Amino acid sequence: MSDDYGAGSIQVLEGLEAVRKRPGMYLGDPHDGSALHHCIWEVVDNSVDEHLAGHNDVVEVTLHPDRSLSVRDYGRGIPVDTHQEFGISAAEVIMTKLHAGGKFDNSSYKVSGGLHGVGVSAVNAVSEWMDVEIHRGGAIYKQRFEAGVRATDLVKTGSCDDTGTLITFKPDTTIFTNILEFDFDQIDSRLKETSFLNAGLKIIINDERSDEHHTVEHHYEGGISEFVKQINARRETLHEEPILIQGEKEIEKGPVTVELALQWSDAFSENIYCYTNIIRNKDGGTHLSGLRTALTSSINGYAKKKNLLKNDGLSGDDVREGLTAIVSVKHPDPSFSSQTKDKLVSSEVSGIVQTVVYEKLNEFFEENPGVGKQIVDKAVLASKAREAARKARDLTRRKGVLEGGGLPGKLADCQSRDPSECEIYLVEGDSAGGSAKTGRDRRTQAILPLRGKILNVERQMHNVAKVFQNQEIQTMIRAFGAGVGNNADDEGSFNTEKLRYSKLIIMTDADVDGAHIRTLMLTFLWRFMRPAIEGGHVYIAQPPLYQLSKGKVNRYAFSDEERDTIIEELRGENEGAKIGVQRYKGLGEMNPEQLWETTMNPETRTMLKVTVREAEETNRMFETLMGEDVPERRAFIERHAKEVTNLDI
Ligand code: 0RA
Repeated sequence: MSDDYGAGSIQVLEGLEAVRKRPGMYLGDPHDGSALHHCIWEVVDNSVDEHLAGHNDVVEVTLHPDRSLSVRDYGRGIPVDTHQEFGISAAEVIMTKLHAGGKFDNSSYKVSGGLHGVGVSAVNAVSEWMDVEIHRGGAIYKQRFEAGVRATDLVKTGSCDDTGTLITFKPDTTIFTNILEFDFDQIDSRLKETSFLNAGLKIIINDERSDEHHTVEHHYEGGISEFVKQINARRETLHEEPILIQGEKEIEKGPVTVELALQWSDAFSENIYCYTNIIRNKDGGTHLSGLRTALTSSINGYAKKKNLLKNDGLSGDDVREGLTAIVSVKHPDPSFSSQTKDKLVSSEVSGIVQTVVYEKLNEFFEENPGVGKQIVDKAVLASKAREAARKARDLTRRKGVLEGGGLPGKLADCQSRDPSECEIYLVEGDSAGGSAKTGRDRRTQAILPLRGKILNVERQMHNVAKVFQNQEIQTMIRAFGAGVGNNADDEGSFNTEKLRYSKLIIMTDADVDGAHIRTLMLTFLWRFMRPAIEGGHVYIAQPPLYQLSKGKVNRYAFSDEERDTIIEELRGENEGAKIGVQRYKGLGEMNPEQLWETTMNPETRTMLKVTVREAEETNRMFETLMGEDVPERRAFIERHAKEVTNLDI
């Protein structure tokens, strides 16, 4: 590191040190892959800004075998002239100063600095090294940084006849843990989204980590309308072309533009994606509430006018069932509820979206009365199904009360009443349930044995009452004690705060049936108790696959590799003895002590926590895996068959 740092540079170092000390505050969790991938989005955002400014049409992302990643664009190239205030190159300021983008009063760079995340300097701070190569003014410049600190000067290395920026970084393994590999699918789906939102921008992803290089290209001239079509590609839609809505309103700070694409399908889920300045707001906000208000009033108005309503009006949930929509707002100075920009709070946006959508939707219904009727009919059906479901659910609840207190007889409850320390094992089969009851810590662990396969709820979404009549499902609902249903506005809906256990642990056999039962349970939880999954309450127990014994020593292996390693170790200890290998097929083959020791003891067990990265992707996966479309499922299985490593029938 050179020693010519002035006062400004010391500030820089302190800024980057803060990012290294608390990466979570700037980039998300460094242990579960979210910060790791956030680094990519930060770098790519700069290239996208060059596109928005009208100077770049291609972004190329490459995953290298050494775990580094590069982002190349063909924009103007980062400026290289000396920065007035800091006395170093503008490029170095951008690479090392937190939020440097905003410091450039040069209005051309306002988009990124003002509206995007923490900037490329935060990524630099958490990188073992970062190389930047700039093509600008006919020359090539290069500079290297280590842990965010300059390792070389910015030097001119040659000439070129193009412009652009190439940034390569290697995430620092002293900061990131657990997940160190970039996830191609996650990068692909995120950058695909980016290219949909930036009609005309081509994004290329190269995965060069294995000998077989893999490249995909995203380039959509159709923008958000094409995005909606693609999301609904495998669904039966009520109208062929998405409804496209655009509007603009001038506020003091400048123009606010809104752009929406809407399409209804026969799906039961609602999928609305919200964006502000190309950034996803996963918790919605004022644009979403504006859209919702307009949808409810416009569709109810149309239904009344056409005499399509028999009873009460349609609820918001009714009119949004089966809707896929993109709301994209561009705002000169938006406010968010948090640093992560998950929710837009700029209050004026709600009225703008509401007015534009209401007007355009009414117009659309006038011009397309057939589609209007279909949408209303679908909402009326949804409303009836919801009413039937509510009745069935209340009946279940009353029945529980009649049977005394409501806890099901099959439940072996734990002693503690403090949900934060309580967990419930959902166990496949009565015999494994028996072992689990004997082996457990009865103070904090409850056992609920479930008989056979629970109902595939995905195929009953049109007849939800049937779901509530199912014995095993009733038993779970009563044991959890937190209600059922994903509609937060509805009393009796699932509420994590009432959950009697903080961990719901699915424990099934390590075979194909076990996997099926686990999928059925996850389908039920996702469709009817989604906050339990989103709140991180759902886990999957990991029973061992093998017991390895030598004399009095028993060891357990959870994978084939581990089995081989343990066999080697046991061999090494005593050359002579030939080693016993037992393959566990079912939980029932383990006695209570073994089950406790290997799978249930909180001190030693491993469990998988069920998390959801992308609700829409998850919706589609359950539709594919568990729904009615057999050819589609077959195609999915064929696509993924080669990923299956341990199929034991
Ligand atoms: C500051 C000012 C200008 C462009 C950039 C930064 C810039 C940053 C990155 C990061 C990755 N790719 C990038 N491309 C451009 C404007 C330069 C001008 O006015 O010529």
